Amino acid sequence: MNADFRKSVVYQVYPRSFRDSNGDGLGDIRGVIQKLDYIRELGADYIWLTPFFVSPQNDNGYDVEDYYRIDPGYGTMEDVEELIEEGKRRGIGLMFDMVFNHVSTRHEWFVKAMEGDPYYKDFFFFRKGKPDGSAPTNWQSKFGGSAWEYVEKFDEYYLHLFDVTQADLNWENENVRREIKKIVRFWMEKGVKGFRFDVINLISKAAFEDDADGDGRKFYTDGPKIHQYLKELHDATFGAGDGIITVGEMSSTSMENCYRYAGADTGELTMVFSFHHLKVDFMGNEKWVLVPADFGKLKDILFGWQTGMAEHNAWNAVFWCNHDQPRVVSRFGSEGELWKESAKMLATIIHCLRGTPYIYQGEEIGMTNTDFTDISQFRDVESHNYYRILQEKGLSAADALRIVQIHSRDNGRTPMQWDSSKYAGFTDEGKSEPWIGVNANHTKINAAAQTGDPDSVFHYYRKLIALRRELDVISCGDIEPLDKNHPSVFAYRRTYGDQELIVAANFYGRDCEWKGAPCLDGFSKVLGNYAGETKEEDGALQLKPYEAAVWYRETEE
Ligand code: TEU
Repeated sequence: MNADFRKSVVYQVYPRSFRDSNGDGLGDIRGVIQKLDYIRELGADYIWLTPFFVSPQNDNGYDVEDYYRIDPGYGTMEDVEELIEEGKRRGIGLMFDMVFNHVSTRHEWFVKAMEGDPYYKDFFFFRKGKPDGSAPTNWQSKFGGSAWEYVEKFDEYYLHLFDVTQADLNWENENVRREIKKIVRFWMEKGVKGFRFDVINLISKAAFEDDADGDGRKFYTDGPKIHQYLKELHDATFGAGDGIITVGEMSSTSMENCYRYAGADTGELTMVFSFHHLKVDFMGNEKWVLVPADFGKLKDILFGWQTGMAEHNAWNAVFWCNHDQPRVVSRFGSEGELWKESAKMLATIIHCLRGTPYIYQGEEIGMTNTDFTDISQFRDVESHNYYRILQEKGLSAADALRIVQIHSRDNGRTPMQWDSSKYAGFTDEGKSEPWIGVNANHTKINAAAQTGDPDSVFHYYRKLIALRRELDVISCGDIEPLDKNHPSVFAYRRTYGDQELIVAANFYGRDCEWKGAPCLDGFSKVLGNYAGETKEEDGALQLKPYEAAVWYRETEE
């Protein structure tokens, strides 16, 4: 493991879909242990493992029933301890996913609250409805519908920003904060090296008022006490730990808040995930529409965050994919003939940025969106909700399905494609069916085919990781966007002392000319997705479809 988070790369494992060791159709912790050598070969320093705690799995484990026990579907505490140990032996640190904005309604705290115990009722937000009996506010759940659920026996509603079975925790209550610190310490003592905090910027609710022009997010996003709560958690837990890295998932956040969440000296978190760059194919905040990705906006947002965070000495997590996002190669690249080139191009853009790169399982082999053709093949609660909501709004079933196919979180959740066998090596053949369908393209896109092929997407990711470790300019350098308004080129310069790096990518599948390219005299190409030199003509660079390249030089002082 690299002690410096700037030089580190994190690999995200969604255990449910990674590797099923016991043939029940569900991925598990022992499956992750079996694949540690693969992750080491790739070169990642940390594994972020999404939740595997006891849970009814209504939101695949983000509805935690007990933070101290392992869901039997995923394995046992011994398995988790072995995973931490085996990771350590290979120089890989484990980062666990802490869901503290809400708990499952099956969590003991909520069960007691529902029994009427006032101590536990105050762990949540129970509120009276409006005089007409309707919900306390007009806030919408992130998964569709009202964010309030009526409880008849109290004649009150409780708040759930996500699924109705995910009740929001009241962080105003000191007892809640004490319980949370206890959980973090428990996992630190087990040897965990990092934490990812789920939607952590939603924990401080400002006021329970109607939102006249929105879904309510302005009342609970980056709320009034958020920095205070994070500092408190930092000081009482991981801040005192030995080199623990933390990343906060920041929903609809602002950069000004992230300067503090992830500032070098602010005593909150190591880094942040922000999502604005992944809304360039939405209509505003509306995800369930079909609109082409806006490349200009993508660059504006990514570069804005790069330079803004750098100016404030704050740190970004940089990424395209996670378990909530469609596959990037399908989204911004190509599933066609230039699939491989486009996957490598997208990897280049992210991995040479200033920030810690995250790779989501399967991204390193260019996995694509699902090939599902019927709503019954989808598993995600959000996809099913919106399939219904879209039809209620008047869309045909076929149009609603088309939108779900493009945006569903299940695009990132189909089984990891290890090999070309029937279930892609996710689960052993002849045992149970995988919990979610395997993409038919696993016969072509799979890890076995790529680990032995030096020209594969997998090996390209390996090289990018190695390059970050080798060149301080990637991990520590400043960043300057180049020719920001070019319609198809994504390019930037990194500088650090006497080191200089130029990164250029053609974002589209057709030839393009880059007239504003910098002079590359004295540079050498250190990586690219096409063999040989990039063509230069009359001072312009001629980039092939999806071509990406990285040039480096050291200036003599
Ligand atoms: O996600 C937070 C979140 O708001 C989104 O990424 C969400 O999935 C998207 O906006 C829906 O369109 C986190 C977890 O990553 C996600 O898997 C959980 O479902 C969610 O929190 C609730 O815990």
